[in-house]
Amino acid sequence: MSDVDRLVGDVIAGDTRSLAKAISIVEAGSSEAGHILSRLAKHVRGRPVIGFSGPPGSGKSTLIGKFGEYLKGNGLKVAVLAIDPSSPFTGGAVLGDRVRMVSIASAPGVFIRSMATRGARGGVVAYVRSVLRVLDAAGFDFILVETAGAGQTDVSINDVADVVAIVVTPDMGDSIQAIKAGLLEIGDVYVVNKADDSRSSYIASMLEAMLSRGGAKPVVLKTVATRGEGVVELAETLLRKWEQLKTDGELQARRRRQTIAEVVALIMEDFRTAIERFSSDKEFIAEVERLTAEGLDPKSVAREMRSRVLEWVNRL
Ligand SMILES: Nc1nc2c(ncn2[C@@H]2O[C@H](COP(=O)(O)OP(=O)(O)OP(=O)(O)O)[C@@H](O)[C@H]2O)c(=O)[nH]1
Ligand SMILES: [Mg+2]
Repeated sequence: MSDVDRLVGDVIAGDTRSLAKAISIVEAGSSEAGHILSRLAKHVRGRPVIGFSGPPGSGKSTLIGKFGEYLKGNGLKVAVLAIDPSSPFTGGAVLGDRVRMVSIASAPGVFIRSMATRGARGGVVAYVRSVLRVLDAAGFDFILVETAGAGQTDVSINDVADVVAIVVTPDMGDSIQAIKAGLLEIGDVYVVNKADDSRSSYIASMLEAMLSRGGAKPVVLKTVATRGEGVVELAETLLRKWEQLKTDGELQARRRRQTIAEVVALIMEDFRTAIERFSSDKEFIAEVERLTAEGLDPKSVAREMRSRVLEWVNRL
Protein backbone atom coordinates (compact mmCIF):
# COMPACT_ATOMS: atom_id res chain seq x y z
CA MET A 1 0.00 0.00 0.00
CA SER A 2 1.41 3.40 -0.96
CA ASP A 3 1.74 6.27 1.51
CA VAL A 4 -1.01 8.12 -0.32
CA ASP A 5 -3.38 5.13 -0.09
CA ARG A 6 -2.67 4.81 3.62
CA LEU A 7 -3.25 8.54 4.17
CA VAL A 8 -6.50 8.46 2.19
CA GLY A 9 -7.66 5.42 4.18
CA ASP A 10 -6.96 7.24 7.43
CA VAL A 11 -8.77 10.37 6.25
CA ILE A 12 -11.87 8.34 5.37
CA ALA A 13 -11.65 6.57 8.71
CA GLY A 14 -11.92 9.99 10.36
CA ASP A 15 -8.39 10.47 11.67
CA THR A 16 -8.00 14.23 12.10
CA ARG A 17 -4.19 14.30 12.00
CA SER A 18 -4.25 12.54 8.65
CA LEU A 19 -6.96 14.92 7.52
CA ALA A 20 -4.84 17.95 8.45
CA LYS A 21 -1.90 16.43 6.60
CA ALA A 22 -4.00 15.64 3.50
CA ILE A 23 -5.32 19.21 3.41
CA SER A 24 -1.80 20.59 3.63
CA ILE A 25 -0.75 18.43 0.69
CA VAL A 26 -3.80 19.49 -1.33
CA GLU A 27 -3.06 23.14 -0.53
CA ALA A 28 0.50 22.73 -1.75
CA GLY A 29 -0.90 21.49 -5.06
CA SER A 30 1.78 18.88 -5.81
CA SER A 31 1.21 15.77 -7.91
CA GLU A 32 0.52 13.92 -4.66
CA ALA A 33 -2.40 16.32 -4.19
CA GLY A 34 -3.91 15.08 -7.45
CA HIS A 35 -3.58 11.46 -6.28
CA ILE A 36 -5.24 12.23 -2.96
CA LEU A 37 -8.14 14.07 -4.61
CA SER A 38 -8.80 11.38 -7.17
CA ARG A 39 -8.71 8.62 -4.54
CA LEU A 40 -11.07 10.59 -2.29
CA ALA A 41 -13.46 11.43 -5.12
CA LYS A 42 -15.72 8.41 -4.70
CA HIS A 43 -16.12 9.18 -1.01
CA VAL A 44 -17.44 12.71 -1.55
CA ARG A 45 -21.10 12.71 -0.55
CA GLY A 46 -22.13 16.28 -1.28
CA ARG A 47 -22.94 17.30 2.27
CA PRO A 48 -24.17 20.85 2.95
CA VAL A 49 -21.67 23.69 2.74
CA ILE A 50 -23.00 26.74 4.55
CA GLY A 51 -21.19 30.03 3.92
CA PHE A 52 -20.93 33.07 6.17
CA SER A 53 -19.70 36.31 4.72
CA GLY A 54 -19.83 39.94 5.78
CA PRO A 55 -17.74 42.88 6.93
CA PRO A 56 -14.78 42.32 9.27
CA GLY A 57 -15.80 42.01 12.90
CA SER A 58 -19.51 41.50 12.18
CA GLY A 59 -19.51 38.31 14.25
CA LYS A 60 -19.15 35.59 11.62
CA SER A 61 -16.79 33.43 13.68
CA THR A 62 -18.88 33.80 16.82
CA LEU A 63 -22.02 32.81 14.90
CA ILE A 64 -20.26 29.88 13.26
CA GLY A 65 -19.10 28.75 16.69
CA LYS A 66 -22.66 28.78 18.02
CA PHE A 67 -24.05 27.19 14.86
CA GLY A 68 -21.41 24.48 15.17
CA GLU A 69 -22.42 23.84 18.76
CA TYR A 70 -26.06 23.56 17.70
CA LEU A 71 -25.21 21.02 14.98
CA LYS A 72 -22.94 19.09 17.28
CA GLY A 73 -25.74 19.05 19.85
CA ASN A 74 -27.81 17.27 17.21
CA GLY A 75 -25.16 14.61 16.87
CA LEU A 76 -23.63 15.97 13.66
CA LYS A 77 -19.96 16.18 12.75
CA VAL A 78 -18.93 19.70 11.77
CA ALA A 79 -15.94 21.16 9.95
CA VAL A 80 -15.19 24.88 9.80
CA LEU A 81 -13.09 26.40 7.06
CA ALA A 82 -12.04 30.03 7.55
CA ILE A 83 -10.79 31.49 4.29
CA ASP A 84 -8.36 34.39 4.46
CA PRO A 85 -8.72 35.22 8.13
CA SER A 86 -7.48 38.78 8.66
CA SER A 87 -4.23 37.46 10.06
CA PRO A 88 -3.39 34.14 8.38
CA PHE A 89 -0.42 32.72 10.19
CA THR A 90 0.40 34.60 13.35
CA GLY A 91 -1.80 35.37 16.31
CA GLY A 92 -4.47 37.92 15.50
CA ALA A 93 -7.71 36.73 14.05
CA VAL A 94 -6.78 33.10 13.70
CA LEU A 95 -5.72 32.79 17.27
CA GLY A 96 -8.76 34.85 18.22
CA ASP A 97 -10.98 32.51 16.22
CA ARG A 98 -9.40 29.52 17.90
CA VAL A 99 -9.98 31.04 21.31
CA ARG A 100 -13.57 32.02 20.55
CA MET A 101 -14.30 28.64 19.05
CA VAL A 102 -12.60 26.79 21.83
CA SER A 103 -15.87 25.37 23.13
CA ILE A 104 -16.47 23.56 19.87
CA ALA A 105 -12.86 23.15 18.80
CA SER A 106 -12.05 21.03 21.79
CA ALA A 107 -15.10 18.86 21.29
CA PRO A 108 -14.97 15.73 19.18
CA GLY A 109 -16.52 16.08 15.77
CA VAL A 110 -15.56 19.70 15.08
CA PHE A 111 -12.57 20.37 12.91
CA ILE A 112 -11.36 23.92 12.34
CA ARG A 113 -9.04 24.89 9.57
CA SER A 114 -8.02 28.27 8.21
CA MET A 115 -6.54 28.82 4.79
CA ALA A 116 -5.03 31.76 3.01
CA THR A 117 -5.78 32.24 -0.66
CA ARG A 118 -3.52 35.28 -0.98
CA GLY A 119 -0.47 34.32 -2.88
CA ALA A 120 -2.23 31.15 -4.04
CA ARG A 121 -1.57 30.93 -7.74
CA GLY A 122 -4.81 31.58 -9.63
CA GLY A 123 -7.54 28.96 -9.52
CA VAL A 124 -8.60 30.05 -6.05
CA VAL A 125 -12.08 28.57 -6.49
CA ALA A 126 -10.53 25.21 -7.34
CA TYR A 127 -8.15 25.50 -4.42
CA VAL A 128 -10.95 26.08 -1.90
CA ARG A 129 -13.32 23.53 -3.44
CA SER A 130 -10.60 20.87 -3.33
CA VAL A 131 -10.24 21.37 0.41
CA LEU A 132 -14.04 21.25 0.80
CA ARG A 133 -14.11 17.92 -1.04
CA VAL A 134 -11.46 16.53 1.28
CA LEU A 135 -13.55 17.62 4.29
CA ASP A 136 -16.67 16.06 2.80
CA ALA A 137 -14.91 12.77 2.07
CA ALA A 138 -13.58 12.79 5.64
CA GLY A 139 -17.13 12.28 6.85
CA PHE A 140 -18.26 15.66 8.13
CA ASP A 141 -22.01 16.14 8.01
CA PHE A 142 -21.78 19.90 7.70
CA ILE A 143 -19.09 22.24 6.48
CA LEU A 144 -19.23 25.87 7.56
CA VAL A 145 -17.18 28.36 5.57
CA GLU A 146 -16.24 31.88 6.64
CA THR A 147 -15.01 34.51 4.20
CA ALA A 148 -14.48 38.23 4.57
CA GLY A 149 -16.91 40.50 2.75
CA ALA A 150 -17.02 41.09 -1.00
CA GLY A 151 -13.83 42.47 -2.45
CA GLN A 152 -11.76 41.56 0.59
CA THR A 153 -11.00 38.04 -0.45
CA ASP A 154 -10.02 36.24 -3.65
CA VAL A 155 -13.00 33.94 -3.63
CA SER A 156 -16.69 34.70 -3.83
CA ILE A 157 -18.66 32.81 -1.20
CA ASN A 158 -21.25 31.80 -3.82
CA ASP A 159 -18.58 29.90 -5.73
CA VAL A 160 -17.87 27.64 -2.77
CA ALA A 161 -20.99 27.45 -0.54
CA ASP A 162 -24.46 26.02 -1.19
CA VAL A 163 -26.30 28.41 1.08
CA VAL A 164 -25.02 31.83 2.04
CA ALA A 165 -25.65 33.90 5.16
CA ILE A 166 -24.55 37.52 5.01
CA VAL A 167 -23.74 38.88 8.46
CA VAL A 168 -23.98 42.62 9.02
CA THR A 169 -24.18 44.71 12.17
CA PRO A 170 -26.33 47.63 13.35
CA ASP A 171 -23.35 49.85 12.74
CA MET A 172 -24.68 51.97 9.88
CA GLY A 173 -21.37 52.77 8.24
CA ASP A 174 -20.14 49.21 7.91
CA SER A 175 -23.47 47.77 6.88
CA ILE A 176 -24.03 50.37 4.20
CA GLN A 177 -20.50 49.79 2.92
CA ALA A 178 -21.23 46.07 2.82
CA ILE A 179 -24.43 46.64 0.91
CA LYS A 180 -22.63 48.88 -1.56
CA ALA A 181 -19.90 46.30 -1.94
CA GLY A 182 -22.44 43.96 -3.50
CA LEU A 183 -23.26 41.75 -0.54
CA LEU A 184 -26.95 42.34 -1.12
CA GLU A 185 -27.13 40.25 -4.24
CA ILE A 186 -25.49 37.14 -2.92
CA GLY A 187 -27.19 36.07 0.31
CA ASP A 188 -29.92 33.52 0.96
CA VAL A 189 -30.31 34.78 4.50
CA TYR A 190 -29.30 38.14 5.97
CA VAL A 191 -28.30 38.32 9.59
CA VAL A 192 -28.22 41.51 11.60
CA ASN A 193 -25.88 40.37 14.34
CA LYS A 194 -25.10 42.35 17.50
CA ALA A 195 -28.82 42.86 17.93
CA ASP A 196 -28.04 43.89 21.52
CA ASP A 197 -27.46 47.27 19.85
CA SER A 198 -30.67 49.35 19.80
CA ARG A 199 -30.24 50.28 16.13
CA SER A 200 -30.61 46.67 14.98
CA SER A 201 -34.38 46.82 14.27
CA TYR A 202 -33.91 49.88 12.11
CA ILE A 203 -31.13 48.20 10.09
CA ALA A 204 -33.19 45.01 9.78
CA SER A 205 -36.19 46.89 8.36
CA MET A 206 -33.92 48.89 6.07
CA LEU A 207 -32.41 45.65 4.76
CA GLU A 208 -35.85 44.13 4.27
CA ALA A 209 -36.93 47.18 2.28
CA MET A 210 -33.81 47.13 0.12
CA LEU A 211 -34.06 43.40 -0.49
CA SER A 212 -37.77 43.47 -1.32
CA ARG A 213 -37.21 45.33 -4.57
CA GLY A 214 -37.03 42.07 -6.54
CA GLY A 215 -40.46 40.96 -5.24
CA ALA A 216 -39.42 37.85 -3.27
CA LYS A 217 -39.64 38.18 0.47
CA PRO A 218 -36.14 38.35 1.91
CA VAL A 219 -35.12 36.48 5.01
CA VAL A 220 -33.67 38.89 7.55
CA LEU A 221 -32.90 37.62 11.04
CA LYS A 222 -31.51 39.26 14.14
CA THR A 223 -28.97 37.53 16.37
CA VAL A 224 -26.81 38.20 19.39
CA ALA A 225 -24.08 35.69 18.61
CA THR A 226 -22.18 36.18 21.84
CA ARG A 227 -25.22 35.09 23.86
CA GLY A 228 -26.46 32.59 21.28
CA GLU A 229 -29.73 34.50 20.82
CA GLY A 230 -31.45 33.81 17.51
CA VAL A 231 -28.91 31.15 16.62
CA VAL A 232 -31.35 28.23 16.65
CA GLU A 233 -33.72 30.14 14.37
CA LEU A 234 -30.82 31.01 12.06
CA ALA A 235 -29.61 27.41 12.01
CA GLU A 236 -33.09 26.06 11.27
CA THR A 237 -33.61 28.67 8.54
CA LEU A 238 -30.31 27.76 6.86
CA LEU A 239 -30.98 24.04 7.04
CA ARG A 240 -34.51 24.49 5.71
CA LYS A 241 -33.11 26.59 2.89
CA TRP A 242 -30.61 23.86 2.00
CA GLU A 243 -33.34 21.20 1.96
CA GLN A 244 -35.57 23.42 -0.15
CA LEU A 245 -32.76 24.06 -2.66
CA LYS A 246 -32.17 20.34 -2.84
CA THR A 247 -35.84 19.57 -3.43
CA ASP A 248 -36.38 22.15 -6.13
CA GLY A 249 -33.16 21.32 -8.00
CA GLU A 250 -31.51 24.66 -7.32
CA LEU A 251 -28.80 23.04 -5.20
CA GLN A 252 -27.70 20.90 -8.14
CA ALA A 253 -27.85 23.97 -10.41
CA ARG A 254 -25.67 25.96 -8.01
CA ARG A 255 -23.15 23.17 -7.75
CA ARG A 256 -23.03 22.83 -11.53
CA ARG A 257 -22.29 26.56 -11.77
CA GLN A 258 -19.58 26.18 -9.15
CA THR A 259 -18.04 23.29 -11.04
CA ILE A 260 -18.01 25.33 -14.24
CA ALA A 261 -16.32 28.20 -12.39
CA GLU A 262 -13.82 25.72 -10.97
CA VAL A 263 -13.02 24.15 -14.34
CA VAL A 264 -12.65 27.56 -15.99
CA ALA A 265 -10.32 28.65 -13.19
CA LEU A 266 -8.22 25.52 -13.66
CA ILE A 267 -7.95 26.07 -17.42
CA MET A 268 -7.01 29.70 -16.89
CA GLU A 269 -4.37 28.59 -14.43
CA ASP A 270 -2.92 26.16 -16.99
CA PHE A 271 -2.78 28.90 -19.61
CA ARG A 272 -1.20 31.31 -17.18
CA THR A 273 1.48 28.80 -16.24
CA ALA A 274 2.13 27.98 -19.89
CA ILE A 275 2.38 31.63 -20.87
CA GLU A 276 4.73 32.36 -17.99
CA ARG A 277 7.03 29.49 -18.93
CA PHE A 278 6.76 30.26 -22.61
CA SER A 279 7.58 33.93 -22.18
CA SER A 280 10.85 33.23 -20.42
CA ASP A 281 11.87 30.68 -23.03
CA LYS A 282 14.87 31.57 -25.23
CA GLU A 283 13.14 30.51 -28.47
CA PHE A 284 10.14 32.64 -27.63
CA ILE A 285 12.26 35.71 -26.98
CA ALA A 286 14.28 35.17 -30.18
CA GLU A 287 11.08 34.77 -32.21
CA VAL A 288 9.50 37.91 -30.80
CA GLU A 289 12.68 39.87 -31.51
CA ARG A 290 12.83 38.51 -35.07
CA LEU A 291 9.21 39.43 -35.83
CA THR A 292 9.65 42.85 -34.25
CA ALA A 293 12.80 43.44 -36.34
CA GLU A 294 10.71 42.60 -39.41
CA GLY A 295 8.56 45.59 -38.48
CA LEU A 296 5.53 43.81 -36.95
CA ASP A 297 3.67 45.73 -34.22
CA PRO A 298 3.22 43.97 -30.83
CA LYS A 299 -0.42 43.06 -31.48
CA SER A 300 0.50 41.28 -34.68
CA VAL A 301 3.44 39.57 -32.96
CA ALA A 302 1.08 38.37 -30.22
CA ARG A 303 -1.30 36.95 -32.81
CA GLU A 304 1.59 35.13 -34.49
CA MET A 305 2.69 33.63 -31.19
CA ARG A 306 -0.75 32.60 -29.93
CA SER A 307 -0.88 29.13 -31.39
CA ARG A 308 2.50 28.38 -29.80
CA VAL A 309 1.00 28.94 -26.36
CA LEU A 310 -1.36 26.04 -27.01
CA GLU A 311 1.61 23.78 -27.65
CA TRP A 312 2.97 24.82 -24.26
CA VAL A 313 -0.35 24.19 -22.54
CA ASN A 314 -0.32 20.67 -23.91
CA ARG A 315 3.16 20.11 -22.53
CA LEU A 316 2.00 20.79 -18.93
N1 LIG B 1 -22.08 43.02 21.45
C1 LIG B 1 -21.91 41.99 20.64
N2 LIG B 1 -20.68 41.63 20.26
C2 LIG B 1 -20.54 40.60 19.44
C3 LIG B 1 -21.65 39.85 18.96
N3 LIG B 1 -21.20 38.88 18.14
C4 LIG B 1 -19.86 39.00 18.11
N4 LIG B 1 -19.46 40.03 18.89
C5 LIG B 1 -18.08 40.47 19.12
O1 LIG B 1 -17.60 41.09 17.95
C6 LIG B 1 -16.22 40.83 17.79
C7 LIG B 1 -15.95 40.22 16.42
O2 LIG B 1 -16.54 38.95 16.36
P1 LIG B 1 -16.05 37.84 15.36
O3 LIG B 1 -16.95 36.68 15.52
O4 LIG B 1 -14.60 37.61 15.46
O5 LIG B 1 -16.33 38.58 13.98
P2 LIG B 1 -15.86 38.12 12.52
O6 LIG B 1 -16.90 38.62 11.61
O7 LIG B 1 -15.55 36.68 12.50
O8 LIG B 1 -14.51 38.95 12.36
P3 LIG B 1 -13.38 38.77 11.24
O9 LIG B 1 -13.16 37.30 11.07
O10 LIG B 1 -12.18 39.47 11.79
O11 LIG B 1 -13.92 39.42 10.02
C8 LIG B 1 -15.82 39.92 18.94
O12 LIG B 1 -15.25 40.70 19.95
C9 LIG B 1 -17.13 39.32 19.38
O13 LIG B 1 -17.14 38.95 20.73
C10 LIG B 1 -22.96 40.25 19.39
O14 LIG B 1 -23.97 39.68 19.02
N5 LIG B 1 -23.03 41.33 20.22
MG1 LIG C 1 -13.79 35.65 11.85
